[in-house]
Amino acid sequence: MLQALEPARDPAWILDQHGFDPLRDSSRESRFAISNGFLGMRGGRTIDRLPQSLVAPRTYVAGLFDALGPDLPIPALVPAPDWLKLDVSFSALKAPLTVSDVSFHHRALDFRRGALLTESRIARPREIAVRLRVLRLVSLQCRAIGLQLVHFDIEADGMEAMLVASFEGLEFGLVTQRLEQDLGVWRTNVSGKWLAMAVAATLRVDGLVVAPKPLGPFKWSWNWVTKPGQAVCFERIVAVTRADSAEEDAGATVRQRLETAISVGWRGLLEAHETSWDARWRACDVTIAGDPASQRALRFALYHLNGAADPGDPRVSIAARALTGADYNGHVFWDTEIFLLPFYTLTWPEAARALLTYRFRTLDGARAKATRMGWRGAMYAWESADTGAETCPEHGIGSDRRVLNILCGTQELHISADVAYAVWHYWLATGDVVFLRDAGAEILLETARFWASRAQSEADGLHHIRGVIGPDEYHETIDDNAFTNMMARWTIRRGLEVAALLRLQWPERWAALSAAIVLDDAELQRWAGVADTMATGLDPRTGLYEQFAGFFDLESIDLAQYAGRSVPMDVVLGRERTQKAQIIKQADVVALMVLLPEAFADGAAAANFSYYEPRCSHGSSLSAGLHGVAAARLGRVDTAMRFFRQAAATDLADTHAAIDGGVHIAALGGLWMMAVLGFAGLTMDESGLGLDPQLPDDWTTLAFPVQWRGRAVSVVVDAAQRTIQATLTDGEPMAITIRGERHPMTKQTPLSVRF
Ligand code: IFM
Repeated sequence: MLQALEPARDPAWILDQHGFDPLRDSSRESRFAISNGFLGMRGGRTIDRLPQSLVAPRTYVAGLFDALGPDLPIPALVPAPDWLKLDVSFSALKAPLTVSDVSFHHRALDFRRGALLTESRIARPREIAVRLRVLRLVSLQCRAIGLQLVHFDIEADGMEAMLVASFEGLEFGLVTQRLEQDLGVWRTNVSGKWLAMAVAATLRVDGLVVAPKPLGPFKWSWNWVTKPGQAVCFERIVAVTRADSAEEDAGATVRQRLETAISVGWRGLLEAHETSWDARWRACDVTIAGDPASQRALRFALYHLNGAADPGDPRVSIAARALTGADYNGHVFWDTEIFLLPFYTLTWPEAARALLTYRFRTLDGARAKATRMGWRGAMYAWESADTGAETCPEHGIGSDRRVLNILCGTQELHISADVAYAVWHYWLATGDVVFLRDAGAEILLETARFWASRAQSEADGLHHIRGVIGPDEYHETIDDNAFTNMMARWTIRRGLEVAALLRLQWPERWAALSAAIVLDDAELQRWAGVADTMATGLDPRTGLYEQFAGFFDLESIDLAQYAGRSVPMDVVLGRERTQKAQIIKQADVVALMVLLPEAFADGAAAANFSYYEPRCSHGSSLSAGLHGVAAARLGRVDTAMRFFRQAAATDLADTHAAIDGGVHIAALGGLWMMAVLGFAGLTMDESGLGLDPQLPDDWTTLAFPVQWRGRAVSVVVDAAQRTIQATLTDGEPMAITIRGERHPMTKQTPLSVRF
């Protein structure tokens, strides 16, 4: 077992931390979380958590939403019981061991193996010393399974030792249906979901199994007498099942999953898990030579991105904090489509498909929201949980600690274009005909229909979208947000394109779908008219898009004067003044530049970036990633690198950013985007992939794989040799555009182009 408990030595593959700091530990629990897209465990201490400790690991199960009560209808993820608790005690000690006896604590997140490894020493001079090595993982191969392995070295001779293994929070927020020694079934209070957990735990001393004493549900104790050099090994396998209705027998399923896992054994489980992680790393690893800090930040990001998705469950999506913390109640935002889907689409299409299928399964919720608001088509929830109904709260506490109205649920409409954008780009990158025909097309048509109904025709001959919130949430109830309008126009045009494609390629499907959603040629024609006359806010003389009507007239404030502030700008100036100023919360026109680069021709990208970047206060962790991509594409590499570091610090720095509510998964997606879409300059369109790299000074090489329409391509940008190598490692011949020139690629002939 000891070999399995050894963390990697290579610093590029681990994140580690010594000691215990109660002030920072809740942030570290987020950072050191383990997850497989179904189960998420915060990285709190376990065996080394002694009775007095305040920290508790938390287990999250994807999709286990419940409303807190009829008066509090916003659903939130309900934590499942924590299955890791262990207490060890020794009868001969004068007093039980406590946290103050912990003399050494080391926690290491092993990115490569997807495991959290801890080592601690608990010692009482002249009485006892215990060295504990612990591994904890949630299986990437079989997502229902978690594993805990513990090795004890006990320096004490002839002492009566007792180990107690138990679960915590058995009754926490769930209604117990069945509670046995090794199996529990619970249901949620309101939402009608079911959770089942089953566990098997074994203690071996010098290779011999010690008989456990059952102490009630999920609790056992083991007794033995210590001897120098004794090998004391504990293993616990847990199985977890979520069921969305009473018809699915969660208890029977979980029992069967546990039995399978027991028959495989911890070695087999560990091996299968590591093999699955290996496959993920082969499909997505980004290597950077010359800058170890960036390398580690990227690996940390990739670790959490790979742990956030479950390609096998299209009923769930990824929350703003993934499965690593309670912030935002486990709700799903545009973060997934704009900041995460690029990564999944290009490195893990199966996960991308599941995430987009979630949007298809919640399309009825989006249609209902549109109808309720008086519009047509599908208006996606700004915050989405399991049904697609809007779950954005109507009130909240602002950064100035005052209660405020939250208008995002009714005004932050761009989510409906963001979903369409992700669907289309998935289609472009994968050519997944079945998904487009059977699911994606309907999303595109219904979101296009929403926009065509939401935009109003006015006396100036243009269509306007009034009363919205753009990505910059400091400004509410604004008109003609350039991002929203341009993305709406783009969505309508994709709706028209997919209608034409279906009609031509799959006429039967077109006939059935257009009949089902009652869509005719006259309506399609109206859509085209709306798209052609959409107000964009573009000033053709300067190339600048006005972020929204009237933005240029707002008070101009020099943000440089506020450098070094520790609170967001809306706290510094107050909400009202911020709303009347050209202070942007996060990338807005800059976001548009990244998503629709074709709308920024002839120097417009540079002009808009130069105008908007100094006005952005980066009050959201999403902001740096898109600024970094935009800056890198403009060749402003130092600026881009500044944003890369800023995004990396969000979850990794212990300065002032508290991340106790979970990791910022969109910021982590932004790191991948900056490296691949920014510094490597990877683009995709109908004609295929393109590359136009601009590496930061320290990055001597940047290498990564991507998938393109069933092919695997690996890219190496070598700054020293000034070459771009692109190798088709799997699949049919294709072409790639490097710095504007198209090159054929076959499996036999790797491509090397000088730049
Ligand atoms: O989606 C974001 C939003 O853009 C800014 N506030 C936080 C949300 C969740 O990350």
